[in-house]
Amino acid sequence: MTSGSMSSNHRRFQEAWPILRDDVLEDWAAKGVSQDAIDWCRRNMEYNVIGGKMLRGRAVVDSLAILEARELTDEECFRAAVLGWCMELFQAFGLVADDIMDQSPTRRGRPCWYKVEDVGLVAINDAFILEGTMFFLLKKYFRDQEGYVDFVELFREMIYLTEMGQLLDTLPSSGHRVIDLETFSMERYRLTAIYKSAYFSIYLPIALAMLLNGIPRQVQDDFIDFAGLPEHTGKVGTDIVNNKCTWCVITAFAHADAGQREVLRQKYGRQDGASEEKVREVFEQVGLRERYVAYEEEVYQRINGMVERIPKGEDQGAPVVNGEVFTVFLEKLYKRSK
Ligand code: GPP
Ligand code: MG
Ligand code: MG
Ligand code: MG
Repeated sequence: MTSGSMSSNHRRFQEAWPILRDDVLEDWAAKGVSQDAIDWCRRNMEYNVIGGKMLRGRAVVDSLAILEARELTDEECFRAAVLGWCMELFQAFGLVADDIMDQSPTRRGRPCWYKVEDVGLVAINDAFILEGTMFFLLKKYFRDQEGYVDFVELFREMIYLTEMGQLLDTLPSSGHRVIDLETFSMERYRLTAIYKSAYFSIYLPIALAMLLNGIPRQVQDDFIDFAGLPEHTGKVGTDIVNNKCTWCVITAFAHADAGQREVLRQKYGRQDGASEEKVREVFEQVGLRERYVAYEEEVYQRINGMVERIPKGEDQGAPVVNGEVFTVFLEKLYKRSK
C-alpha cells in the first residue's frame, strides 16, 4: 500500500463521521425525541468520540486495504469506516465509564465528560447511549449483509471481555481494597492488559477486517456445499443444481479440458440427480479437493504473514500484545468443515 492510498483511506474514514453521527440524530428525530435531547446526544457524541488519535478506527480501514492488497473502492472504504467508527464509539463508551470509575479529572486535555459542569452522572447513561449507537449503526449498514450476526457477536464478545478486564483492573482499587503488593503479579497484569485493552485495541480491528474480507470465507462455504457431508454439516448442498456462480465451478471450468468443459456446459445447473453426478465427477477429475486445500493453505499463510507484520500497539499494552491475540481468530476459520 502506498502512503498516498493510506492518506486517502484516512480522509475517507474522517468523512464518514458526520454521516454516521447524523444517521443517529435523524433516527432520534424520527422517533419523536425532543430537540433538547437530540442536541444533548450530538454533544455527547462529539465530545467523547472526537479528539482522540483514532488509531483503532483507522486500523480497520488500513487492515482491510492490507488484506485486499489494493486500493479500496469508496463503498468498501465506507463499510470499513462504519466499523472503524463503531470501534471509536466503543472506545468512547468505555472511557466515559472508565473515567467515572477511576474518578479521573481530565482526558484528552479537557475535563472528563462526567466532570463537565452540567453533565455529572448523566454521563453513565451517555456511556450506554454511545454503546447503543454502535449497534444502531451496525444494524443500519450491515443488517442485510451475510456476516451481520458475526459482526454483532464480535462486538458483543469484545465488550464482554473488556468489561472482564475492567473488573480485574478495578477490583484492587474498589471498596474491598486490601493493599498487598504480593497479590500483584506479572501474570495478573498480563491477563488484565489482554482483557482490558488488547482484545478491543488489537484483535478487534483485525477481526473486523477479516470478516469484511469475506472472499476466503465464501470460498469455504462454496467448497463445503460441494464436499461437505450432510450428516456433519446438517445441510445438503444445492449449488450445482441451482446453477450458482461458485468458486467450485469457476475453478473447475478453468482447469477442465475441452471434453470436461462440455460436460459442465451440458450438466451444470440442471435440476436432476444424474446431471449433478456428472458435474461432481468433473469436479473430482480436475482435482478440486486438492486445489481447495492449496488455496486454503495459501490464504492461511498469507494472513499469518500479515498478522506478523502488524505493528504492535502504539499506545497501550505494547509489551503484552503479540500475534497470539488475533491468530486465535484465524485458527477458528482455518480448516473449517461446516
Ligand atoms: C481504560 O483503562 C479502560 C478501558 C479502555 C476499558 C473500558 C471499557 C469498558 C467497557 C468499561 P485505563 O483506566 O487504564 O485508561 P486511562 O488510563 O486512559 O484512564
Ligand atoms: Mg482510567
Ligand atoms: Mg481504568
Ligand atoms: Mg491507565
